Amino acid sequence: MPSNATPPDSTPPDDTPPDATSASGASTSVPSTERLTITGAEVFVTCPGRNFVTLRIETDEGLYGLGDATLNGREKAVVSYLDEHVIPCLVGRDASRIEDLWYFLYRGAYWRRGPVTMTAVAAVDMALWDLKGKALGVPVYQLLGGASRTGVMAYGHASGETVDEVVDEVGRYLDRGYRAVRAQSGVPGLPSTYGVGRGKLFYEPAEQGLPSEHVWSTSKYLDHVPTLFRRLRDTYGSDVHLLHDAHHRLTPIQAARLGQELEPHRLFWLEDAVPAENQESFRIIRQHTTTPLAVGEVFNTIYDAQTLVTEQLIDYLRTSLLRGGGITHMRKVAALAELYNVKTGFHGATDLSPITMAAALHFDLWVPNFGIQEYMRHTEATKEVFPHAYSFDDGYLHPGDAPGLGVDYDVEKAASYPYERAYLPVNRLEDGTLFHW
Ligand code: CS2
Ligand code: MG
Repeated sequence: MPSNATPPDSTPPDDTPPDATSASGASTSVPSTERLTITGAEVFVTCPGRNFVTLRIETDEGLYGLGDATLNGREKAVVSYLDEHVIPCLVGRDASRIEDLWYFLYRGAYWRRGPVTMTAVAAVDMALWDLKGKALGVPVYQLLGGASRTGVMAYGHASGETVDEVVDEVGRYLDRGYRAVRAQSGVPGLPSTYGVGRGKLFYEPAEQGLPSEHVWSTSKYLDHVPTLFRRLRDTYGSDVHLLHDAHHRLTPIQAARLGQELEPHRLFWLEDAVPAENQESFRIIRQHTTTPLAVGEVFNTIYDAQTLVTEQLIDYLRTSLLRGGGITHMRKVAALAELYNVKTGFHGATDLSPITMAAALHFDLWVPNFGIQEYMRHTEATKEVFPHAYSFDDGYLHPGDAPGLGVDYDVEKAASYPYERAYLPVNRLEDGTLFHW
């Protein structure tokens, strides 16, 4: 059944709140001018160099809202979840009731949480906030509470096979005006490693065809990383913010050792030091090092980070709007994090579309406990498919002041880049043990 048809077996649900009559007898129903009826929705998949999934929600006012629904390596699972299980329930509902619809999709599914479900919820949520901004003629950051800062500090990705290459690449990011740079280098003795990209301005880990298998050695990695950051500090001094992503590959005590050895180099953060399903493992790391810790790009609700935040085991929470159920959920997560001195540090890799980047920048401009925004640029082809109002200047990003999220989707251009199945790599230890990628 086309995803924008009204289900044959039911009239559109009437979700107008019942006409509650106040004590004075006056009707308190929502004035019809505020209603924005959803008339249909469509899911698009495009591949301008990598796959992106986009949800477009149409309304009776002729406005449409856009949401990112991309899940790297599992794109079609989200397409099906939206097409088959979400869109039929949206048609006929009031798009202005964002909070109610969030709970309809979260509690109404019964089977809660998980990356596929929460990516689908996030796509709807982003589209509804986009619609509300468009209907009121204001950028989304104004709906959240207005700007708390003049710009959003970004960090870029410098990588290279050797330390010398990374040192040069960091210099090129500083020349572009970045104040913060993530540094990842090849590891001597390993044929490849995480974060050393094929391009220079962005790191694209997904590969078409079946998952490639990489080899990993924690001992070789641990012996190498402190050298990289010693060289970077010796070369660039202490003004530049330096970040590093361990990409889930250490044990807590290994992470404690690395954190200690990096302390003289004063990192802005050490990211994904350990796989974080076991939040308690961060207690061990925290006991041994003052290197700031960031985690959470694979989380999808507050419950994945609740211990980490309330025990102040981390300094930055990486969960993006795309993974964490959209603006509606993540602003509650940010509010909890603020109580415990945890700042935001949204994931912003190339596998999150410009729609997520746009939504993130509205959120980043507003959120009181903002930390930093990852900015792994998109290809020119991607920018043509997703024209947007956000901009980068002198190390800072800004969402722009277009109504809504300030991003669009060129359906025709998108159709010229058909989907191509791709997978994230798989990692094995040198003895063949299947490990964390
Ligand atoms: C990385 C990502 O940007 C990051 O911090 O962890 O490159 C991550 O590997 C990809 O987003 C996975 O799709
Ligand atoms: Mg990461």
